[in-house]
Amino acid sequence: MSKRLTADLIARYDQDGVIFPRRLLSAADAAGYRRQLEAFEAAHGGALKGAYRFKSHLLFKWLADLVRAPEVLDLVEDLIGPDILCWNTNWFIKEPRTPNFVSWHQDNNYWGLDTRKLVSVWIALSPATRASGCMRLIPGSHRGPTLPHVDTFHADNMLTRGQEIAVTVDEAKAVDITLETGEAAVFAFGIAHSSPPNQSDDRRIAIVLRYIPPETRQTVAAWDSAALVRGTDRFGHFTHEPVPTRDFDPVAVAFHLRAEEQQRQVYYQGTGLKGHRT
Ligand SMILES: O=C(O)CCC(=O)C(=O)O
Repeated sequence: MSKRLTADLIARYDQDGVIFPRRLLSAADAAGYRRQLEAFEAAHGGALKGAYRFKSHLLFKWLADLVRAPEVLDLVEDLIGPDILCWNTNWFIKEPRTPNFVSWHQDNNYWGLDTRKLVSVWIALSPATRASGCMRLIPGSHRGPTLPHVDTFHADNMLTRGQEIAVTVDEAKAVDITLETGEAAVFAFGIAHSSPPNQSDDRRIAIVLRYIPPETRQTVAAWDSAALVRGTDRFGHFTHEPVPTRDFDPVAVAFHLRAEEQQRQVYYQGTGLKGHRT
């Protein structure tokens, strides 16, 4: 029996590859998380960059709690079953009136994961509107083939390698994923998505949680890690990550160093790059 989603919503996810909007956080809780992010940024030289944008659930206690929150996991369980690993958490932050954008791409082309079941939970910590550069995606594209991509390394592209679908995307079919602060969009691995620049006066802040079932394998790197956040892992394909007991818990920070470095090799595989571009 499903825990949070109706049969209709699960069928819609299978068909379209996206469910939105879902209220996951109150506006007050979302504002509180934004405050914690921005306090960290103020103390560390400005906007979050580089390694801090990846696997951040190993660094920030509030995020370690959020990836384990029942209201998130119940939803994910309805889509991928009761055994759940959190493989990643990524920040996508666009500063006000900046040219940064995300080109059309499919995540499954780059992460080395042999599953179709990865679920992304994209949570807005500020309004995601057309003006602020909300995500756009093509419903149903997760059911099609993985399309050819080219690496552009465009300076304003927020993706690691500026990767872009190399065939024409029918943008007439795109849906704008507008969300209020604290709302989420849940989307499937393999869905084609993008987002234009932020032309608003506020930051567009998203934290994205990525979940996989434990039978998944990492096919590009010899080692990978994930946090077991619910149920049992009967496969052992991923080293289980420590749970931070506070912000920048030294044990979790040391693990983050290794895990993020390893993940970076997957993201930049074949490019010759070793460090983050952004
Ligand atoms: O936040 C965005 O604009 C893009 C997010 C994205 O590409 C992703 O979550 O995979």
